[in-house]
This record gives sequence, structure tokens and C-alpha cells, in this order.
Amino acid sequence: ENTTVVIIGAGVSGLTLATFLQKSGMPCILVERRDRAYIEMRQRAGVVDARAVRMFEQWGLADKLLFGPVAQTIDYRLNGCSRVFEVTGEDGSPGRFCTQQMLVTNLMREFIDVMKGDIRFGATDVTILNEDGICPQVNYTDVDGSHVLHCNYIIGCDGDLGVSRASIPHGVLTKYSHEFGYAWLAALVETPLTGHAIMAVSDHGFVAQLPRGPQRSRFYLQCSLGDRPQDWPDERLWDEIRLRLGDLAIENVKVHDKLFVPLRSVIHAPMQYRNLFLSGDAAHLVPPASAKGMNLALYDIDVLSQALLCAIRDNDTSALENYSDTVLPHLWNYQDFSVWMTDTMHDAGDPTQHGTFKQMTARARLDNLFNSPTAASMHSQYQRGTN
Ligand code: RFL
Repeated sequence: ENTTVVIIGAGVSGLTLATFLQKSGMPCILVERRDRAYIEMRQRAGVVDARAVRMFEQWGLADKLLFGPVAQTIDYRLNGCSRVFEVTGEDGSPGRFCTQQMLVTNLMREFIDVMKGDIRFGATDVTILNEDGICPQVNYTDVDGSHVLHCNYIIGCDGDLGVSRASIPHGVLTKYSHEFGYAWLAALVETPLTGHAIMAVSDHGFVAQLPRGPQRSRFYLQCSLGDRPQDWPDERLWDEIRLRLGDLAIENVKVHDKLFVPLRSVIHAPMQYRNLFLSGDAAHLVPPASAKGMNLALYDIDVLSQALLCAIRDNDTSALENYSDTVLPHLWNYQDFSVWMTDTMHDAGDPTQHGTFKQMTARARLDNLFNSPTAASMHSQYQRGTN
């Protein structure tokens, strides 16, 4: 079977690229190991930044894909005292509290049901042939047997543990990484957050509360790397939330899930090899404190979709050849922002973890957001994704 582009992975980046290509009349096939119901159930990120909103607007898709309140404020709470930071600056639409689950579900509907796009669910044993002098090839197996897809380009959107990056010969990529040495417990709970997003620093450690749709929110609590679910029964979870938010009136409600996420930053570079191009988590990870994981995946697709269209439509491959060099400065800039957010939020908190000196300098950094218009403006630009 022949097509122009094969995309591996129908997460947020793969589905976005497939939808853009389909809208441009570019033949493409998406290969995904899971089924549609599973993907539409997956709960992850919750903020689409202003830059990504603008990208969807430019494709005429924002009204079909993005729903949810605007994400314009963050309550940087310190020992229970609220301080609301307002994201300001620039014309154009603000970021949105649109869950990744909703975006992915809407992309799925747009690509499959509306545009009649070609997606192969339940694909196992995906292998990539990407050698000089031969046509790129993706092989996979499903309930109907083995399949071979010949194409011009392969796009790896299959996350950190996918097959795309793993198919690149040893020694081609460099891995740059940083471990923060602690983790987050992410708990999805049956209580909405109708006010500001909360990022709370306290002497007892960090906690965040972010909206996840109209009924739910997700709490993120700093915890130890080795913590397991049995270390965090619901009673302890709610006690810590009350303590860290400085709000004893919070009541225990249903907890849907608890995940442990070790905080780390990673970039694999370059993000391409011959006719294979990596996007999103397949190439980079950021700690969730910055809420940039999904947005950086969307940034890659913004650049990659234009580069693919130039290569296929206009026979001009220069943007594609420069893909990695084009996106990496932006990715490093946002890695730096993620480190800033993560260090600031955690260092400013529990002094037994990082020391009182770090605690005081991190608190000064936070104060600066409210005292210095320059610092506030720069922070707003990072939040919007436009810096
Ligand atoms: P995705 O969305 O993980 O999609 C990858 C897709 O590839 C499929 N796949 C394969 N398909 C075929 N063959 C294989 N061998 C395959 N291996 C994998 C998978 O089934 C899946 O459908 O990656 P993508 O598109 O790069 O998007 C990246 C974002 O999903 C990610 O950066 C964010 O979700 C990160 N992240 C968060 N980001 C935020 O901005 N804010 C958050 O609050 C936030 N919370 C999270 C997160 C990531 C989490 N994970 C991955 C542990 C919470 C969690 C739990």
C-alpha cells in the first residue's frame, strides 16, 4: 500500500498533524497501537496555551476543537495566602483550559468522522524501514494480518516509549536530561475548579489544583521518588491538600485515580533521521509544573506540518531538512522555563527538602512576578507560549 506520510501514534501530536494534512489534501495514514475508546479516555494535560490556540485558529479549527474557559490567571498561593497573577500582553486569543482528552476526542471526530481520514487502530509489531536509497516503509500487524505501508515520510508521534525514536541507529541522537530528584502525585478528583488555577507553595511542600473539565480537577502534590499508591491513602491525600493549601474547609471527595510522575526534563537531538521526523514526547519531555508538554508537541506539529507541505506540494525540502534546527531553540527556551517553574515552586516550599537559602531566593523570585512589570511581562509571554 502506498501513501505520502505515515504517522505513528494517534496522541495529540499525531492526530493534529493528520488533521492538518488531511485538510490540505495530503495523503496520510495514522498507525496506532490502541483503540479509539482507550485514547478518548486518556486524561492528561489541561491547558492549551495562546500560541497553540492561534495555530488552530489559523487552520480554521479552533471553534471545532477547543472548548473550556480562558486560562488567564494563576493563583500563586504562599502559605495559604492567595496572590493572583494575571497573564497579560499581546492581542489575540488567550490560552484555554481545554483538556487534552477533549482536544484528542474532538480531533478524532474531525479526522475520522468528518474528514474520513485513514487511521489503523490496534496496530502491533510496528517496524520502520528508513534506509538510504530505499522507499521508507512502515510494517505493522493487526487482527487482519500483516501490512506494509510505503511512503515518502514517516513521522514519529508515539511518545517516549514508542518505536520511532528506538528505530534510529545508536549514536545518531544525543540525549540531554535532568532529573529533579522528586515526583508528583497526580490525583484526579470529583470536584470542579471554577476559579483560578492554583499553584500553592507552602512550608509543607507544593500542591497545585488545575481544572479538568466541568466536574473534575486534578491535584498535583510534591512527593518522594519512591512513593507508591499504598503510601498515599485518600485520608493522607486530603490531609496534605488541606495543609498545603492552607484551607481546612476542603472536604474529601471521590478520587478517580492516582499517578506518580517522576519530574524530569529530556531532549533527544536531532529530531530527525533520514526520512523519519520525531515530534512531541518521542523527542522531548518537560516536568508538568510548566503545563508545556502538550503545547510543545503542538509547536513541533506547527513547524513540521508547514515543512511537510513545502516538501510535498512545492518540492522544496529545505524547511524539512532544517526541522530540528528550527524547533530546538524554542524547545530549549521552554525547557528553561519548565526548570524555572519547577525549581521555583519546589524550592520555595518545604525547607527540609532544599534548604532555607533556596527557599528564600525562590520566594523572592515569586515576589518579583508581582513587583516587577518586566518579570511579569516575561512570565506572561512564557505562559502564552509566545516568548
Ligand atoms: P502521546 O499523547 O502520548 O501519544 C502517543 C501515542 O502513540 C501511541 N503509541 C504507539 N502507536 C503505535 N505503535 C507504537 N509502538 C506506539 N507506542 C505508543 C500511544 O498509544 C499514543 O496514542 O504523545 P504526544 O502526541 O507526543 O503528546 C504529548 C503529550 O501527550 C504530553 O506531553 C502531555 O500529556 C504531558 N503531560 C502533561 N502535559 C501538560 O502540558 N500538562 C499536564 O498536566 C500533563 N499531565 C502528562 C500529564 C503526561 C502524562 N503521562 C504521559 C505520564 C500527565 C501524565 C500522566
